Amino acid sequence: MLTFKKARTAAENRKSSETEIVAKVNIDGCGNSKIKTNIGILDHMLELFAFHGHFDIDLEVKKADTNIDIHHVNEDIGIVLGKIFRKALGDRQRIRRFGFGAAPMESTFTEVILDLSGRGYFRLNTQGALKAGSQEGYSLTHLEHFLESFAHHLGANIIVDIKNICEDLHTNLETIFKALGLALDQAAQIDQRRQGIPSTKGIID
Ligand SMILES: [Mn+2]
Repeated sequence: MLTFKKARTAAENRKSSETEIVAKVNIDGCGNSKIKTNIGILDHMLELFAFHGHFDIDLEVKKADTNIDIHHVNEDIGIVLGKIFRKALGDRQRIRRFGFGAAPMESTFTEVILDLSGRGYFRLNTQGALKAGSQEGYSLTHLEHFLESFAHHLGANIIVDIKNICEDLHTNLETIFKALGLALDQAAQIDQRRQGIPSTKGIID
């Protein structure tokens, strides 16, 4: 019987002249989270992401230059989350590496396909539909910045396809964050059949 009893965890305390964010993650968690970004809608989305990905996440924004707007803090949360997941994955031995997740809400649904390849790439496809406007100070443009930072710092290729996008940003975002949690959970899981690094190159960096 193979044992991976040591939980895959990591923490980060990132300080810049613009923001200060502390966070920790347990990839092999139960979906518990304590999120305090001071952006209500993002707190809610990250809780959904953690819950459906079975990740335990503790994240607190201690300082942010929101007197300007949420641009910096939104991106920096993506950076910090990407970093802690990257650290917790370590050398990525025996992970499934690829993940797919899909989640609907009413007639809107999102498919997320990702590869924990070490290379950061992000794309959001909206099938040519206009990106829904801002809501609660957040928008799909913020979401793109957030996921771009996350993908680059995690070292993952993430493609998000939102189908039948609706006018309600909250609904659109829910399908994205749930699908992302499902996809990342799958990709990060240990495959008992795999020996070593899941790449023919023998390394993921
Ligand atoms: Mn909701």
